[in-house]
Amino acid sequence: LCDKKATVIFVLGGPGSGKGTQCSNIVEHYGFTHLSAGDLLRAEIKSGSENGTMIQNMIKEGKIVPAEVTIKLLQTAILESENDKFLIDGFPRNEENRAAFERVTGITPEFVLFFECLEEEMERRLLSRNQGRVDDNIETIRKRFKVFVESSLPVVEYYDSLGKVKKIDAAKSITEVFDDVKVIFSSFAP
Ligand code: UP5
Ligand code: MG
Repeated sequence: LCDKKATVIFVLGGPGSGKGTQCSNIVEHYGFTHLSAGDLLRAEIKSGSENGTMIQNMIKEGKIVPAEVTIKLLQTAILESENDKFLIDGFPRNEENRAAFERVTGITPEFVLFFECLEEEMERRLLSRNQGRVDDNIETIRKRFKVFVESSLPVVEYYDSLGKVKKIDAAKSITEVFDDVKVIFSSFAP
């Protein structure tokens, strides 16, 4: 279905671990296109799509949107891009996401960049973000943490069993984390 040859890196980590922040840094230095699954879903709500209300309700509850919806958005973004190198941020979030993405697109990731951070630090960051996200309140944050541990960490473990996970200590400062990221991306330097 997706004939395009694409290099894909999955960027995973808990809510507030710094995925979006570091993806922006990587884009600036290494010529990747950043596809945040959460951003694509939020844009879909704004566009007034027929799925908008369902997506909004799931995000508010910290639940994972059905794989077909997210995969369609990612696949369209990949096909419409001129680039062939992508950071897919915040996806796959569960086994269903992972298996369906690989089946539908035929793409397997080069590797998985995994940002590890304690919940108390992630909670602090999310509560002080102030960007008006409907899920940045303490009730939803707790639900997001629970879903992350129960559904998303198993995906990281799956890729780890294939030797594909590059783990980063994401509790350090933004600059220090990027220093560690750079070591991993040095082979993509222009
Ligand atoms: N910050 C970043 N790095 C820092 C550092 N090293 N030190 C101090 N502060 C740091 O960072 C969060 C905040 O922390 C920012 O203010 C930043 O300045 C600061 P950010 O880079 O935004 O972290 P990120 O990991 O991207 O956090 P985000 O909240 O985006 O992660 P989530 O995984 O929770 O959110 P996402 O947008 O991916 O998903 C939201 C929801 O969409 C999900 O809960 C789910 O309901 C739905 N969704 C799906 O259903 N399916 C999908 O495939 C994707 C999403
Ligand atoms: Mg993000």
